[in-house]
Amino acid sequence: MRRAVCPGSFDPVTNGHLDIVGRASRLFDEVIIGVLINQNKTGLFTIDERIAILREVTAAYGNVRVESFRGLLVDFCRDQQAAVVVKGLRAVSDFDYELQMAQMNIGLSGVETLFMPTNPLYSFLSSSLVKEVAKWGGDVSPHVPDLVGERLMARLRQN
Ligand code: COD
Repeated sequence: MRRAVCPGSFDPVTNGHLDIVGRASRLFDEVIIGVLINQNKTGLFTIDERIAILREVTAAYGNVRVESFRGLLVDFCRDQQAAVVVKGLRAVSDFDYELQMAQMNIGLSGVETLFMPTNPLYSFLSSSLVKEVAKWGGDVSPHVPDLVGERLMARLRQN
């Protein structure tokens, strides 16, 4: 079975992430979304909340699974028996760091990284920008699934 991992923080998932996951799901038998547990960074959403949202918004794909991981991405890929990592490239500014990570990962374990050009509709989109816009009352509905918009509003009202 050809498996790929789409890793990230997904705090929260955006339409940019989903575009990459959807395209990867057409290329591979199974796509595993790996949500990084980063103890040094407190997110707006807990890991369990991010996973629940991701499971709901990717349910229609049929061949997408959502898991969390700690530590190295290459170890997660080995545990999941995935030989490929799929990443979206938004702009040249993403490229330097993504290339470093891809080269480190192939050196560590032989795992390949496949870069997909971002849909131009989402090339400026990041979870941080979405949170910033939502925090100040801006409309994020073109950038995230409805469920994420609702959860964002609810969370920001609590804070
Ligand atoms: N359009 C297309 N793709 C997008 C968009 C967009 N608008 N936004 C994000 N993406 C894609 C990118 O490929 C991005 O890498 C990925 O989604 C995840 O994005 P985020 O912002 O949710 O997640 P990050 O950048 O915080 O995730 C970083 C990783 C978790 C991938 C990285 O830190 C990692 O692999 N960590 C594990 C530890 C490790 O192995 N370190 C050594 C690496 S060499």
